[in-house]
Amino acid sequence: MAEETREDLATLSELDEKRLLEALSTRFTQNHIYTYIGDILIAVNPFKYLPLYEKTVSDLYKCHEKSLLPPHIFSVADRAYQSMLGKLATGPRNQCIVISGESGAGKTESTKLLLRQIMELCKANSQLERQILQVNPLLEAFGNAQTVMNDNSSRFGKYIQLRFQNASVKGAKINEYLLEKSRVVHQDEGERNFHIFYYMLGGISAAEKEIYGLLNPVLYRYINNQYGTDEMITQWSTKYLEVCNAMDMVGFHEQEKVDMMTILAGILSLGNIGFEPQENAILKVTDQSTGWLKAAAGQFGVQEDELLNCLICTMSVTRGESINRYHSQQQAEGILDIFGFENFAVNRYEQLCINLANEQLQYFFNHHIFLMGQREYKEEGIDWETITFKDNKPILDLFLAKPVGIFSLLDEQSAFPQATDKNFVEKLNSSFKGNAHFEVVRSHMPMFSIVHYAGRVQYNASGFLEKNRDTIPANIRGLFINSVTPLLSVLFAATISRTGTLMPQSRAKLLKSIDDNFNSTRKLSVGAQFKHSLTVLMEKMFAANPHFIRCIKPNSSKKPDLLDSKLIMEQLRYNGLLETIRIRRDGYSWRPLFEDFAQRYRILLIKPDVPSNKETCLCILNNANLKDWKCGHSRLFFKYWHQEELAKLIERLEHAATVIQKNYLKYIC
Ligand code: AOV
Ligand code: MG
Repeated sequence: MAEETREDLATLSELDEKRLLEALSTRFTQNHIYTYIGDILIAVNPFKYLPLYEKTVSDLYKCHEKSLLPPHIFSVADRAYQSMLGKLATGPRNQCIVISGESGAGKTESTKLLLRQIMELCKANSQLERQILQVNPLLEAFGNAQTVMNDNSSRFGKYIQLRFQNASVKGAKINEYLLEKSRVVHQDEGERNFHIFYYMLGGISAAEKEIYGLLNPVLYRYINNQYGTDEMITQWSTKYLEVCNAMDMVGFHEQEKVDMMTILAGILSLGNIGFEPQENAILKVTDQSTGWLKAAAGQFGVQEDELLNCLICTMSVTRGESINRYHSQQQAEGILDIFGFENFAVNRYEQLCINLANEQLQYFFNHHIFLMGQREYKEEGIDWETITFKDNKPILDLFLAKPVGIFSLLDEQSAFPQATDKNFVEKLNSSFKGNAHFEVVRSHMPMFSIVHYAGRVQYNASGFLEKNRDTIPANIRGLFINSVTPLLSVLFAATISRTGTLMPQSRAKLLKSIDDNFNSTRKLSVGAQFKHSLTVLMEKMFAANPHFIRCIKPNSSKKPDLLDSKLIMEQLRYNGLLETIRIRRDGYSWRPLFEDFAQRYRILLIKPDVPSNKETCLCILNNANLKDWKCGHSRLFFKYWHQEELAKLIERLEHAATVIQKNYLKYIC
């Protein structure tokens, strides 16, 4: 195959950035968006429909040999599924699929395709399968929004765990991370609020509008005076139906749906309330907006004067979240889709957290591909010329070190009621001056820069302390807990416990557990919670067998058939893809212990009682005529393609055995 149309870049003989870019570009112009680097999949976002995901294709990629079909995301699904069952050489294990790439690169679409194919593979029970697939439109409606980088940008991270029993899916659990709540009240130029507001406004009937107390969309400040064209509104109304169906499917009651829409309408009304100071300096609602106050109180099911009272002390934003719970079984497959690396014109607290998550993922990738791999060569006495890579551990330390890391300093400052965002930045400047990844910014605003693995990002720390504390004042909490709208009451109760498990619990039980929680635990800061959830996530990922999908964004204008070489090259560089190719081409990604290998493959010797030791392994390998493997002190080292070669041999043997059996039966009958 010509060098530039290679399906697996790890087979390129000559390797440099230019060739790598050429190879990907040529494939992209031929609509081949998927390419392998050994066992890693690169996916370049086509920004257009390609006939790649039909039922026929999905069937084709079930239990196939990877090398016989063109690279595809379904192949990763299959590999992860087969590995979980222990059908590939690793033995049955938890699997995790890590999907990374910058904002708009295609992570969320990839996640959906993976989930769909895994459901196909395990022939999931249809009701459960539909439920699992239907959670996605719901999560996207409430958690995604249009940004300058992506029209359907995930404003939260999610970790999806699928639990399996006897090769079929038995449940799913979704953890979400750090919903960008501030988007409800503020959207930057060219950006929108969460989809759900537009879907609702575009989709509900005139009669429903009346019930929920909704007025002309352009009147709402949170819609940012920009509504949509007729074409967009038609799309939104279709989406609204999809969300309603998804709510039914996932198990929302009719009343809960009504409550949900009323609360959303209440949020919109709330956004239109204006204030002005009175002579005694206490704020009052402007005359023009008393109607909005009345509307909001009605929609939230609370007393108007009590709502007003809370509003003039402080403003708040509701927080809605739901997680489905199912019972656990030993084996789980996890899929990780988070927000991609972000560098906007103004970067805030959310971007800092998002970018930390991306640093963590890059570290996981580096650790897995480069560090772990190369350390073992030394330990096992394998000849190896070390491949260097850009280690981002120092950046993680800058964020997470104790007691002097960005997050600990943030928590320290958040604990002082009088501290300001400026104090926080001054603290950063004095602590990290001279750190290669930190840059002091001279500005009248509280700014600082971080040199991330994916480039330099300047942050504006205005609002950092407040967002980190994220306290909902007791009066507001009390007000909404006492709302006559049950869903609202439960949502606010849950903000205390932060259990997130809303639906299945009865309200009384939930409130009791919340009270207990409230009295016994000190609330953690947002940063501390995020840090903790990342740690838990990393622990799970390090314990599983990873599969990597690296998404690449071909251009910044979200256009099909357009390649911006500079943008692609940047991504290839910071993802360390050239080094990845080198390590996959020259390295040994599969390393079973002698014992494990012998146990699994001694069937190839057709002598069942041989011991599971090094000699047996060598005997098997010589018999099988495999090339290019190495033998260490305690384990064997194989190239990524060896697994498939051995699987082929076993299959051939099993086939032969069946034929013999059949003939034997024929003979004795
Ligand atoms: P992201 O998840 O990586 O960004 P998405 O998965 O939302 O990016 O992809 C952005 C857009 O690219 C989608 O809305 C589709 O229009 C298009 N797209 C992506 N993958 C495909 C594909 N395989 N085929 C056709 N179109 C595709 V962010 O969530 O912003 O980090 O926070
Ligand atoms: Mg996304």
